[in-house]
Amino acid sequence: MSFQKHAAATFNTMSQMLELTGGDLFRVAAHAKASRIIKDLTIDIEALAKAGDPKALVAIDGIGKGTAGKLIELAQTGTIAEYEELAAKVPAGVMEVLGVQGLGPKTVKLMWDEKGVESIDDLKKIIEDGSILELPRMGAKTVENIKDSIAFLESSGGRLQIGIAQQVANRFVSLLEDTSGTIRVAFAGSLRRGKESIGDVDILIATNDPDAAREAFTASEGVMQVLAKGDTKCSIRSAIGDSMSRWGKDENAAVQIDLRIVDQQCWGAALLYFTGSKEHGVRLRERAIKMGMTLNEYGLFVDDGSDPSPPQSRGLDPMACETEAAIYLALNLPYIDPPMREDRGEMELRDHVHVIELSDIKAELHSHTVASDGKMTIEESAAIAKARGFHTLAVTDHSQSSAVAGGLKPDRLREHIKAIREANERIEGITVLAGSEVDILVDGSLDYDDDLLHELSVVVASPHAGLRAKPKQATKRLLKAIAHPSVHIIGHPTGRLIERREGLSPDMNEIIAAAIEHNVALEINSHWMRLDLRDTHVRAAVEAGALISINCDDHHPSDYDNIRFGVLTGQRGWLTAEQCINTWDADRLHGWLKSKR
Ligand code: DGT
Ligand code: CA
Ligand code: CA
Ligand code: ZN
Repeated sequence: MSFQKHAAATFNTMSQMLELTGGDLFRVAAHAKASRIIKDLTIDIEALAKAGDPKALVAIDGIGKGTAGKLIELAQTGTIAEYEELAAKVPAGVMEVLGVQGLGPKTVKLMWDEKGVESIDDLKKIIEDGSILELPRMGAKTVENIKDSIAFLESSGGRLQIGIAQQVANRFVSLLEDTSGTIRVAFAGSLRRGKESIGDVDILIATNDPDAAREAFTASEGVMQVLAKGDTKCSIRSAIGDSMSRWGKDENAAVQIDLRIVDQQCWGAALLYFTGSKEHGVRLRERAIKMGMTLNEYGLFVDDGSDPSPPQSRGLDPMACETEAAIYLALNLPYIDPPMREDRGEMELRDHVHVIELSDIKAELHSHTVASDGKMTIEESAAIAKARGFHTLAVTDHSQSSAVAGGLKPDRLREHIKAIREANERIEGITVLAGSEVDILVDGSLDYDDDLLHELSVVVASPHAGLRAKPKQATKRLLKAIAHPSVHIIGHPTGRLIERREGLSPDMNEIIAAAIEHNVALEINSHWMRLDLRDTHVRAAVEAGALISINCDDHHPSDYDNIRFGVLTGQRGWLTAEQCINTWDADRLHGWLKSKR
């Protein structure tokens, strides 16, 4: 695990352990916040912390003296004394119990204090003998849910990549759209925000026939378990389906789906609430209170807060509730697109940020054909790109060191360049450019000699092997590739695979600065297994002014559809169309590519 990830996890665990031991709530929140900030950093935090200068750390937005000291301690000694003290007080099994979905620190603390629950096995025992029911607010229904959650945790656990969750969600959304009485259906939650991994899928429905919706949802094909079937909320566990098993996911893997039945009149308020993020929602509600209003899933109400009962139950009419836009407007905020709702500074915006959209993409600059490990011919790929309205496709098969991916030896690449240029003469309505996805070798040099690289119209340089290198080495390696005069784009810069491989952790700020200096674009690889650059990196690159390239890295015709996830990741990093070279018109893009020849 990288230092950064480890540090973020450590602070999060400390926050939970503080709460479990009855610690000061202010400190509980402070540690949780530090964890979030550390997780989002784009610098080599390990090097900074190892160097041991607290001033350099405190200079980072959101990091205070206390956090800085602990980061240094962690980097230099491998642990934090306060963490060790807390860990000595909280048995590891109690932390495992906290991992059961639906159990928060308050409940876990009660179970631990009152019933001596110090492990999942202990929890199972008090469920078995029924003594769990002696705890406050614990009914048969809740216990059933806890039981299911334990089974879920033991069988799979973890989060699902967005591409898989999206497929399952689409299936349920169409099913509900076709159910009688349905007025509208939409997915919300992290899926709508375009997060790289999804805890559970959230779907909203407004309907004239709630019973039909409940039945359709809970009895649909693939439903493995019904967790709840209430008036306003149903929860199920659904199989992900064997269509995904080729991605190495167990076909028995399940995903939880929450369906919320909401009023059509307050659709916007419900959508806003259940889209989250939770942190963004908290900030919105704080803002409403400051303005003498109350915001909840039923609407925005003028309400001084003197009556603790919810305003809708007092017969108050909301001043805004039909659309999200109306609520943002009433809160005196610009409309904030769902991918930006992460409490990463969006509340300070005074104007709408017009982020990149799917329809802005006009070129694919990273694609594979049967010449290496792709499934399409040049013609097939060009036809798909053209049908999408693209003006340019770059064919970039693998280079020689990627032997398992059918990488091309120099002679074969020369033939391939010729074949692509000939195909371009034949194919009308789109420009097909001869390129290569060239391996960045472990020492940072490229996989072909300079003359051959200069021959290529598009060079995407990507790391494929040696992905366990230390941050310093990784930074050096990528910097060298960026400085190579023939390189246009750095492909999937860290090489991570979501939920599967961490990849490189270079100092992203140095990488971004070098990319700007050498006029190189950094890729958002749209495949949902990669999404690399990740959202936080994109944000840093956008702020610094670097160029971004969003590509599908197509191997298969259906890979073109992944562009949606790349664009969402761009939006999560506040990327505008202007800064993404795939949106430029043909003249501008071709001119930029040639400027490196
Ligand atoms: P996930 O499922 O872990 O990928 O992330 P989300 O964001 O989809 O979270 P989820 O499914 O727990 O809840 C969906 C949205 O509902 C969430 O983004 C905001 C809202 N929400 C859920 N629980 C709470 C809560 O306890 N407080 C607040 N303020 N909002 C909540
Ligand atoms: Ca969710
Ligand atoms: Ca949920
Ligand atoms: Zn590729």
